[in-house]
Amino acid sequence: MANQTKFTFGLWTVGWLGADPFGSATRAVISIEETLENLKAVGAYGITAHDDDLFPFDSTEQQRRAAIERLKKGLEATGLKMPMLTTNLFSHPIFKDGAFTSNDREVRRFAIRKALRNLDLAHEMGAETFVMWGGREGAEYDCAKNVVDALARYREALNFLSSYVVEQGYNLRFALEPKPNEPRGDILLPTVGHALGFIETLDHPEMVGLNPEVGHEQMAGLNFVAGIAQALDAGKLFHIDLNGQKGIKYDQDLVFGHGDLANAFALVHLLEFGKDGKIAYQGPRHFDYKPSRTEDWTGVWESARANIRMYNLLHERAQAFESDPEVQALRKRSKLDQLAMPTLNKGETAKSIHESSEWFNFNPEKYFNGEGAGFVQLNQIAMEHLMGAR
Ligand code: DIG
Ligand code: MN
Ligand code: MN
Repeated sequence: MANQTKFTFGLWTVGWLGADPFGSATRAVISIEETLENLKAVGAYGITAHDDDLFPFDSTEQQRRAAIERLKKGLEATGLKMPMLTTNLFSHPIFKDGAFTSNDREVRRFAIRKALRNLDLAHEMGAETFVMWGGREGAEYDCAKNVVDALARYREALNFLSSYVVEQGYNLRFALEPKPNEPRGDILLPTVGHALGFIETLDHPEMVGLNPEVGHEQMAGLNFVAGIAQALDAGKLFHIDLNGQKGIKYDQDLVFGHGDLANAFALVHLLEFGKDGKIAYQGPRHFDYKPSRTEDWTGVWESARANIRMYNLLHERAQAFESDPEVQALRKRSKLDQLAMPTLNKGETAKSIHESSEWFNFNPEKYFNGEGAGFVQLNQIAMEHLMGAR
């Protein structure tokens, strides 16, 4: 069961050297070859990367090509795949007021050029998903960003890039990654809901989906599982960033499950059993986390291994919960089977409802002091499975 799951890691995750706004790096750089070998060793299926993770922003064409060929050799040597690529449109000072939505038109044109080159690279590496996290698309001051104009520029860029993928015949889909804030005071498309609404305004909405990240929805105080359910409902869960977050604070990017463990359990249950008891999301289980600044390189690989182990353990617990006969019975008592049933009878009309005697025969009073829903008992059993107590 668990070993068929495709686990992937961003190069920028295990490659994070510990530098943060309040301190310098705590770890020394290691080579791409050592990184790939260690990721293979912990059980990764593949890696993902920003363009700038592979070669420095100001690389010459020759340096860029050399880095790409070196990466290809490393992937060949380890058998790791590269299902997703993304573009760094947030680190260089040029992006200080955004990329596709910068007030500065020259910056916006540069961002489109950078994304176009990276689409070619994504195609060359055999990636199928092109994530777009608009970390700098936003503002600190309402008076300094006309959000209507900014969204129009975002749409213009996405429509242009989508058309390019169509013209080139690339097997690529876009996955927008929402985040409410950090590094900008307020980031555009801050949640799954905002991004879903925006996608429907695009020229090629069928090519654009989501890459929701656990901690980002939770930074906004939202339930990540409900957001993933809505993304699945919309057919827009194209990719997913797994990590951990402990409530509404800065983006912690903890190991998956090291934040809200109960919600992580519900998430794995949804992904693995959410479609009539079967797998609801077929894509990579991608970890976008930061190995704590406190750890040495041995600790980095232990943390990478921990992500996979947490997912597999939660998968086993969710399987046990799903297979528990007592859970099936309690789901019935909780009327979850009725929630799956249409509310209206086949062919029913407002007229037939108006005219039915049902209105007079139905007694709402039975809900006072009536039969309980059994939700707490169902949740208790879920928690006992999560804790391995059943
Ligand atoms: C941060 O959560 C963002 C960036 O790390 C990257 O662009 C994206 C890819 O998953 N996640
Ligand atoms: Mn994050
Ligand atoms: Mn992410």
